[in-house]
Amino acid sequence: MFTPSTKSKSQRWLLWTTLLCLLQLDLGSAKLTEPEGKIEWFTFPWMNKNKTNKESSHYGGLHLKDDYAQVDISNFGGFERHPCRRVCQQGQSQSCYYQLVVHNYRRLGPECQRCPYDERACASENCIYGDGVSTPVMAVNRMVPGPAIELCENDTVVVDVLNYLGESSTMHWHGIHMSRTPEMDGVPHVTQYPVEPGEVFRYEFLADRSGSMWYHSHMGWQRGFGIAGNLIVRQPHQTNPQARLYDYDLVEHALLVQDIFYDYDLQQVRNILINGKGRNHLSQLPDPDSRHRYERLRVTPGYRYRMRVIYNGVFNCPVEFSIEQHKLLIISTDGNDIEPVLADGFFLTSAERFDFVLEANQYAKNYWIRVRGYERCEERSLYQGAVLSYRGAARSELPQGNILDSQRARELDDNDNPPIFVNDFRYKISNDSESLNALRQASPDKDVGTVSLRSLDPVPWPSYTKFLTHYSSLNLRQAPNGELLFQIDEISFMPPGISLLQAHYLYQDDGYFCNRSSLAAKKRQCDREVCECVHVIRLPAYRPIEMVVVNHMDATHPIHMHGFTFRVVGQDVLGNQQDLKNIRQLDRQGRLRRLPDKYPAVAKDTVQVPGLGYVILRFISDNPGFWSYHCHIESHSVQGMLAVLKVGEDYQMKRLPARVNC
Ligand SMILES: *[C@@H]1O[C@H](CO)[C@@H](O)[C@H](O)[C@H]1NC(C)=O
Ligand SMILES: *[C@@H]1O[C@H](CO)[C@@H](O)[C@H](O)[C@H]1NC(C)=O
Ligand SMILES: *[C@@H]1O[C@H](CO)[C@@H](O)[C@H](O)[C@H]1NC(C)=O
Ligand SMILES: *[C@@H]1O[C@H](CO)[C@@H](O)[C@H](O)[C@H]1NC(C)=O
Ligand SMILES: [Cu+2]
Repeated sequence: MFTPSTKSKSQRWLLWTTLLCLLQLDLGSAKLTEPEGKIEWFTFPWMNKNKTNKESSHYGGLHLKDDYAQVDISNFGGFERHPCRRVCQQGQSQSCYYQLVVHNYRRLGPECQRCPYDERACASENCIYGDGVSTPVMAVNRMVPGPAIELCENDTVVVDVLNYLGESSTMHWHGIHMSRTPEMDGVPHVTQYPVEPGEVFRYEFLADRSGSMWYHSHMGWQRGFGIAGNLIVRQPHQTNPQARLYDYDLVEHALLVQDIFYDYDLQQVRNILINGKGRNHLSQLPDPDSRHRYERLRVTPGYRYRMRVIYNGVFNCPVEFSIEQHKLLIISTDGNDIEPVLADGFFLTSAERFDFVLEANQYAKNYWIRVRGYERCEERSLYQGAVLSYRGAARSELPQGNILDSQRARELDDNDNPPIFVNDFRYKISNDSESLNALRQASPDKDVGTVSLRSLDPVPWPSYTKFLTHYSSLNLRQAPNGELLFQIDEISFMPPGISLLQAHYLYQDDGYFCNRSSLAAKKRQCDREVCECVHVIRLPAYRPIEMVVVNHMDATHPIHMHGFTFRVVGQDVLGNQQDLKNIRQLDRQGRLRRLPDKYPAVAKDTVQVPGLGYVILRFISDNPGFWSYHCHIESHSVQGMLAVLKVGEDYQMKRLPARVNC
C-alpha cells in the first residue's frame, strides 16, 4: 500500500499515476465476463474505423455524433417479460440481470418512415414520435425514456451498461443507497471513472429499499437528451403499509415526466413530455391524428390504482400535477411512505417523486391528466397532458375540452373550498402561522408544504439527539468574463482528474480538496473572486448529521444528496439577504425553526430549497464514501453547484483498486 508521507505529496502522487500509466495497469475497469445475453461486439461503431460522421456539434464540452444508424441495437428492448417482474414475497429475493445500451437516436428520425402521414409507421416499435419535432436524443435500448426496471426489495441487480454513444457516460441509480457498493453510485470522477465509448460497465448492487426510484445518466446533459428510466422496487404485500389502499400497482401507471430541449440548444426549454409523449401545443406542426399522441392510462371503474410520477427535470421548471375531476391520495415521496394526504394535486421540482392512489370512481369516460410548467416553463406557457381512460370510454378519443381549462374553471369557482396542493415550490411558511404545529393542524384549506408531510416511520434516532450541524449555502456569482457560476458555499465545483473513491489512498486530502474553510485559510475571498476547485465537505461517519442549506437566490433549487435519505425538519423562507448572511447567528437565536423532536419528519432524497430561504436536513452518516450533493437542475450542477460529501475517514472506506486514466 502506498501512503504519501512527504511534503511533496502531489508530486509523488503524479509520479505514481504516471508510473501506473506506463505500466498500463488497468486495475479497476470492469471487464465483462460471460454476458448472459449475446453482445455483438463488432457492432460497436468505434470498431468500424471507416464510419462517417454526418453531423457533429459542440456545446459546452458536449460532443454528439449522429451515427446511430450504423449501430445494430435491434436485440435490445424492454423488460416486460423479465423474470424479476413478479409478485414480491418475503425472503424470495433474486438476482436480476439487465442490459442497457445507451446510444444516439432521433425523435421522428428515419425509423419513423412516413409518419406522421401513416399512423402505423408512427406506432412502429423503432419510431420515437415524441412531440413530433425531429430532434437528436439519446436513447436506452431504442427508447426515450428508457425501459422501466421492476424489482423486489433485496434483489441483487446486475446491469451491464453498454456505451454506444460518441462520448463517455455513467449511470446513477437515484434513490438506492449503495451502502455496500459505493463504487456503483455512477457519479463520474467521484465514485467511478466514466465509461468510455465502446466500453461496458457492469453495475451490481442490492435493491436495498423499495419505492419509486429512477436511473439516469450522471454525465453532462445526457439525461436531458433522454437517458433515464423508471426503477420501481416493490415490497411484499404483508410488509407494505400502504398495500390496503390500492388494488393495482401497474408499471403502465408510472409516469416519467421530462422537460426537453430541441437540437443542441441547451438554453431553451421547449416542451414537457409524459413518458416521452405529448403534443407541442404551441406549434403549427401538421398532425393528421393527434388522438394517439398522449400517454394513456387505462383504469376500470371501481378499482384503486397506485400511480407513480417521477420528474426527470433538467431546467428550472417546477411542474404541477393533477387529474381532471379526481382527487389524489398521496402516499409516498422519493420512495418513502408518508401518512396519506388527500389532495387535488402536487408539485414536483427536478428529481422529486410522488406516488398516489387514484380511485376510478367517476363517470366512465376520458379525463385529462395535467402537467403544468412554472418558472422557465411558464414563460413559454408549457404544459402537457395524458389521458386517464376508463374502461367503457371510447378507447382512442381524447377528453373533451382543453387540458388546462377545467383546472382554471375550478380555481375560479370554488372559493369556499380551495384546492389542496402538496409541495408547492411557491409555498412560504413564515407568515402563514405562528408555528409549524399550528400550520399542520390548521389547514385542509391550505397548500401542504413538504415539511408538514408526515413519514410513516418515526425518525430513526432518540429525542434530544445532538446533531453535528453543517451550514451550507447556494450562491450565484458572475465571473469577470460574464459567465454565471452556480455555487455551493461560494465555490464552483471543478471535476477532479482522478476518481475520488477509487484513488483516495493515492492523494492527501488537504492538498487535493478545497472547502470554505481551507480557502479562507489561504486568504481567498470567495465572496469577491471566483473560487473553483475540487469541493469536498468532510463529515464524520456514523454520526447524527444536520445540514442547514441556505439559498441566496430568488428561485427554488432542488438539492439532491446521494448515499442517504434525509429527514426534512425545517424549510422556510427568510426573504432577506442580510439574514441569510448571518445564518449561524440566526440559528443561535432560534430563528431557524425545526420540527419537534418526535415529529415523524418526511424522508426524501431531493428537496426544494426555497428562494431566499433554507432547509434543515437530518440523517445518520452510516454510509462512508464519497457522495455527491448537488442541485438537480442540469445547468446549475454542470456550472458548479455540486460538492462532494466525504463521509468517514479513509480507513472506514471500502478499498477499491485505482484505475488511472492516461
Ligand atoms: C469504407 O467506406 C467506403 C465508402 O463508403 C467503402 O467503399 C468501403 O468499402 C469501406 N471500407 C470498409 C472497410 O468498410
Ligand atoms: C430484505 O432484507 C431485510 C434485512 O435483511 C429484511 O428485514 C426484509 O424483510 C427483507 N425483505 C424481503 C422482501 O425479503
Ligand atoms: C476543509 O478543509 C480542511 C483542509 O483540507 C480540512 O481540514 C477540514 O476538515 C475541511 N472541512 C470540512 C467541513 O470539510
Ligand atoms: C413576513 O411578514 C413581514 C411583515 O409583515 C414582512 O416584512 C416579510 O417580508 C414577510 N416575509 C415573507 C417571507 O413573506
Ligand atoms: Cu439549482
